Amino acid sequence: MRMIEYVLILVFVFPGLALGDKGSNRTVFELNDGPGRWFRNAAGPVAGAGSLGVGTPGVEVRFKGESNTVHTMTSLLYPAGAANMPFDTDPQKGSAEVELTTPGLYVFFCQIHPYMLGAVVVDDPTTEGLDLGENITLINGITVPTSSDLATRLLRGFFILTEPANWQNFASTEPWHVSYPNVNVRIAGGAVVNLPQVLNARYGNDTELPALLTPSREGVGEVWVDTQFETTADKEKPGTATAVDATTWEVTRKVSLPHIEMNNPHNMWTDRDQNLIYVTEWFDSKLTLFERETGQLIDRITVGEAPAHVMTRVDTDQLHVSLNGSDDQESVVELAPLANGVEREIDIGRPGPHAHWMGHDGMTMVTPNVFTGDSTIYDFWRDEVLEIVPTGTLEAHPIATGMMPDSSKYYVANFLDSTFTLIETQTGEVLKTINLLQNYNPLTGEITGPVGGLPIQTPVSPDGIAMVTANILTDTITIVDTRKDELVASLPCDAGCHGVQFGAKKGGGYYAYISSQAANTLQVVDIDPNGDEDPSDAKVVGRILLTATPETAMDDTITANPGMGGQGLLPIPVVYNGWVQNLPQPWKEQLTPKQRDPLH
Ligand SMILES: [Cu+2]
Repeated sequence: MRMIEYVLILVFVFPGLALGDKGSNRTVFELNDGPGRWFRNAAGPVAGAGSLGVGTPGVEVRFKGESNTVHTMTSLLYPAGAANMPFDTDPQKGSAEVELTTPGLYVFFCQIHPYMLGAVVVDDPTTEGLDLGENITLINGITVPTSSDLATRLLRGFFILTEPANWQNFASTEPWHVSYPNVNVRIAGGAVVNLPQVLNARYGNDTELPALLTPSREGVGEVWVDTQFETTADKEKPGTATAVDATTWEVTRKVSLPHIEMNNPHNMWTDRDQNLIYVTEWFDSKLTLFERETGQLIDRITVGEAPAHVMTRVDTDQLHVSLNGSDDQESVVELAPLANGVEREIDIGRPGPHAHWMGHDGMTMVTPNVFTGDSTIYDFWRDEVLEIVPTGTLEAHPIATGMMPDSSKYYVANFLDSTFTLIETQTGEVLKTINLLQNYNPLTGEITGPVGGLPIQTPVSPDGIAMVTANILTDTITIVDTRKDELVASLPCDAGCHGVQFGAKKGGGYYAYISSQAANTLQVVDIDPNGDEDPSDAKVVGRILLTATPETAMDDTITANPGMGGQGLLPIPVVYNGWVQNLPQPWKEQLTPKQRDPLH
């Protein structure tokens, strides 16, 4: 194609991109509380993609803060060897700018909220097709050709996670359709291909969604899910907390709290009596609590920027909240029992922890420190940091932790490295690194065994036999056998696989409950169907729709993304070792003797 035709097509497809006019060779991303287009292109969608920008070499990319909390503006991937890369900022509410001169594909993200994604294609107008470049480099150092399976898998993930229209709606009987910008792109080796054709050939499209499924065995109690992207009529900010009855599998309640503009409810825990729901507002600075049985607001407490996870300490019932957006080392907030006020900020030696875990006796806390690629072991008995343990590269992006029920060892899920670091809790010694991509060929996409990628939540079962992890790159649920510390299975997960938490199965054993942020389901995994304490036969036994029914108690009207955005989960009663022993008698009576004391 001749140059002039190409320019005409480019201007036609991307109005507003006037080539040669330096002043408009600019992409402005408005960083906002979402959902979906968290890096919203201020000029509007490009070929249908709201978080995509296209420019020519020299394009100025500007990030504008329009969120209630802080974010980083960080290069996730970029053309290998590109000028001005890598790029990063401190956590901030303000603006930042970067000039991109090397042609190719750039994806920016927030290190705090890593699914906030914005992409820019810097196109050399003298070549045919939009230039994705020869090779892309991930910020943790992995470099692959743009034609590789890993590159196109990441690109597909970008278009699914950032466009609500691409999310899986299990309330619909329509096949699942993913829309991609209908453009030709120039990839490794100078090949020019049609983007949707390549992605459809590799990953399919218009696929039949798996059927909803009610577990044949009941669970105990109820399961709360932060349906973080569900929007309601009387507030601007997204997010509800959804309760599912684990005996009937009906959605019984949705809590939106419109009068306080509850903003992106992310993760939950409860008090000893299981009466309160504590919920972190991850795109804000609040810990909110409401009454579990009525959904009535009790309090909303300012704790600090981007509070991510909350757990209680079993011996005191105090709360600990991780401040994912903190820029100093006092990054865990301790609150009095029943969230009766902030008591102190704990110095863990690092900023920015995400999903911490508390030991079974209240003496230990472990944190994954997102910004620094390490994990803090905090000793409450001595009230000091015991150890800070590196978990891979500086950009490993440790995001979540899971601990054995006797606190002996714990696992850190490294989001960008797609690994687990296994650490002895008492000494901080690294015992092993488990590679989730060991059975995956990033060039061809060939999969030869259990696989995960971009792991998020990763708890260990209350009986200690299995660690179950949600992987958002591969949309798989991985199972690690904690006796061998090996990956023994991976199960299909719905789109945007994100959260895991364990609840009791009626009559003994445990269900792993799984949430997915780009779907409106709660998956139920039986980690040990035949009761032989070997989790390699773990199985998906339930898929529950998280949309409201006429019987669902609600404090607002759902307007969009019904049941979507699944992130933190909280099965009631809390049956982890240390917590289960403190349950009120009526809850204990619903558990088996082994569930009441899982290590004996
Ligand atoms: Cu963020």
